[in-house]
Amino acid sequence: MAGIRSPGMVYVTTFHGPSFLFFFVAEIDEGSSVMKKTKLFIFLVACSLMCANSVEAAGFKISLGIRETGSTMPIFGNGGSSGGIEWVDKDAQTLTADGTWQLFTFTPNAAGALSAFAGGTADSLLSTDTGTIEHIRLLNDEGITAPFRVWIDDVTNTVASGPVVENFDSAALASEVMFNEPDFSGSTAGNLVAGGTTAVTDAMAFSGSQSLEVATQFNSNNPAGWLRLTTFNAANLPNPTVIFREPGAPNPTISFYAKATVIPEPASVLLMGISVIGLGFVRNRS
Ligand SMILES: [Ca+2]
Ligand SMILES: [Ca+2]
Repeated sequence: MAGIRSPGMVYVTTFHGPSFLFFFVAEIDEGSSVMKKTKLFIFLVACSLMCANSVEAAGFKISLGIRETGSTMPIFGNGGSSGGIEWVDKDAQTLTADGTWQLFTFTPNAAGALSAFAGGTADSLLSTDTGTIEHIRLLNDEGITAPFRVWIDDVTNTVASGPVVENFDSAALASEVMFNEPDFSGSTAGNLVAGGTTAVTDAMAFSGSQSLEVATQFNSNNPAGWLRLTTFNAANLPNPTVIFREPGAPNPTISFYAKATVIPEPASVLLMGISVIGLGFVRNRS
């Protein structure tokens, strides 16, 4: 029985990554059976997943900025806004924008962890035992220009006496807690589309029922562009005190969970587009 060899071509663009052409050839028996159609459908789904895997790695480098204020407040109390700022593990971890919660942990007193950002005591060395979380740094190293959202939950300072956690579960919905809106900081507002928001939400949570949602967008694909998501005098829980070093005890850590999505999510759009093409292809062949 003669078969039909049908070439096809799909043009795929990933919004922030490379565009490419995807070729496929499917062979269908003229007396096409359900089995043949099923094979073709599986083939198209496999192609879709291969393409989707190639774009799911989109994300941002994520790191922490700490301010050496020498705060005497309890953990997450207002520790003030004077003192140098050091980065911890600058750009060493990746927040993958795949919609999953990911844990990020920073140890300011670990050897080689710090690099200087700004201020008199910014010398890549720990100058005080206590201070504040000054910002979360997001580096747009992949040049993403689509709008994106980041959710943050369970900001934790783990010290010898145990972990202290801010879980956003008792905060007022829509309020800014701990972190300001994304374009608050003059250091990086020029890298962003104006109008981004930071707000407690009950639409997403790692713990309990609430987390903090940040919605923003880089205004260029400059891989050096970054966001300083600062705690500077925030409306609630500003300049949160953390302990960097406890003499005679294991190194304290600062950690949080984060998840991110780029809008529209490239993999979903890609799957939808190829599925539509695939369904049309199957219909034409039958
Ligand atoms: Ca220092
Ligand atoms: Ca929570």
